[in-house]
Amino acid sequence: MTILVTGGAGFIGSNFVLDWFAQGAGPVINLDKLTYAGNPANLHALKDNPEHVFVHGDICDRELVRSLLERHAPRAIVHFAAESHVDRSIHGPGDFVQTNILGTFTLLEEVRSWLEKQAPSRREDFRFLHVSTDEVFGSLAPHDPPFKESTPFAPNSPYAASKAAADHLVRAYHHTYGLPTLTVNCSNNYGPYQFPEKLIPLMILNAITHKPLPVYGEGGNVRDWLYVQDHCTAIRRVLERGRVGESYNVGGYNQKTNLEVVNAICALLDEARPNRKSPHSMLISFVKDRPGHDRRYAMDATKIAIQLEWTPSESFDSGLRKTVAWYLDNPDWVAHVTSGAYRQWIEKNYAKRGEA
Ligand code: NAD
Ligand code: TDX
Repeated sequence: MTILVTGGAGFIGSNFVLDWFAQGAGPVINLDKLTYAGNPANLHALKDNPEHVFVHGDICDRELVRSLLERHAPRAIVHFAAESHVDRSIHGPGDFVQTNILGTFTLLEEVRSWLEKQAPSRREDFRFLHVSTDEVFGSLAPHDPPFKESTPFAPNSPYAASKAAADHLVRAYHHTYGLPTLTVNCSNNYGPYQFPEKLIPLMILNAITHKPLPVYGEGGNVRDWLYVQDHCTAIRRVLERGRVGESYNVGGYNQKTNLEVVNAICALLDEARPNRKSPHSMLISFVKDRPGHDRRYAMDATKIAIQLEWTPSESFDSGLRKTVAWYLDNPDWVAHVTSGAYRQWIEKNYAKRGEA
C-alpha cells in the first residue's frame, strides 16, 4: 500500500505526509531534491518511523524515478514537487520550466512505461495525483464568478504557465495513454511549515522582528485562503474517490484582500506580542507592485463538494490564529530557514523595490 510522494519536504508536501501517517494510511517513499524550499526538519517527527523512506533526489532524474517505481511498486504518486514562488519565477523562470514541466513529464513517462509492465489489476488501481494551482486560470475582475474546472486556462506568470503546461501534460497522458490521473487545482494555502517568502509567514516574521511589512501596490489584490490541513484532506479524498482523468478545484471560501490579511495578522500579534509603542499595523509599507500581478483568484469548489463530499473545515480566523501561534512557538525552525540564502532572496526581491 506504499505511495510515492514528490516534494514531501516542502510546505504542503510535509503537512500531507505528516497527516498521512497520523491517519495510519501506510508507507511513504518521499522523493525531494531539498531545494531552498525543502526542509528535512519539517519531517522530524517521522525520524524513527521505518514506514517513511526519504530519498534525496530530483524528479527530473529518470533512472532514479524508474528504480523507485521498480523497487517499491507504489499504488499511487502524489506529486507536489515544484518551484512554487511567483516572484522567483519573475526573477528567473528557468528552474520553473525544468522542474514543473520537464520534471512532471519525466514522472509521467516513467510511470507510463512502468505501468505497461504491471498486471491489469495493479494498472487499474494505480493513481497519479497531480497537485496544481488556481493560477492556471489567470486573473478575475472584482465581480467575476469564481474559477470552475471548465474555466479556460490563461496563466500570467512564468510560474503559472509552467504549472498550466504540467496540467496539460497530465491531461494528455490520461487522454492518449489511459494513465489513471487526477488533478487538484487549489487556492492559496497557509499554515505551519510554510517558507517565509510567501505572504502570510513573511508578514508574521517581519512583524515580530519589527521590520516593514511590504504590501505590493495598494494591497487590494484578492486571494482565496485555504488552511493547509483542509487541502491535505481534499487530496486524500480525491485519491480515494476521485474520478480518473478529472480535475477538482479546491478553495477555502475565504476571499480577502492582501491588506485585510496583513491587518488580521497585525491584530493577532497585538494580542499575542503587544508592542507598547505602536500597533503592528504601523509597520505596513506599500511597495512597488509585482509585474503582471493577478488581481483576484477565487475557486468554485462545488464539484468536489457534491461528488466527493469535501468542504473546508477551518475558518480564516481560526486558521490564521493557529498559524500565527505556530510561528511564535517554533523559533528554532524560523531561525533555521531565515539564515543565509533567505537573506539574499529578501535583498534581491525587496531592496530595490522602493515605495508604491
Ligand atoms: P514548496 O516550494 O514549499 O515545496 C516544494 C518542494 O518540492 C520542496 O520540498 C522542494 O525541495 C521540492 N522540489 C523542488 N524541485 C524539485 C525537484 N526537481 N525534484 C524533487 N523535489 C523538488 O511548495 P508548496 O507550497 O508546498 O507547493 C506544493 C505544490 O502545491 C506545488 O506543486 C505548488 O505548485 C502547488 N500549490 C501550492 C499552493 C500554495 O499556496 N503554496 C497553492 C496551490 C498549488
Ligand atoms: O511581500 C509580499 N507582499 C505582497 O503584497 C508577498 C510575498 C506577496 N504579496 C502579495 C502578492 C499576492 O497578491 O500577496 C499575495 C500572495 O502572494 P504569495 O504568497 O507570493 O502567493 P501567490 O502569488 O498568490 O501564489 C500562491 O498561491 C498559488 C502560491 O505561492 C503558489 O504556489 C500557488 O500556486
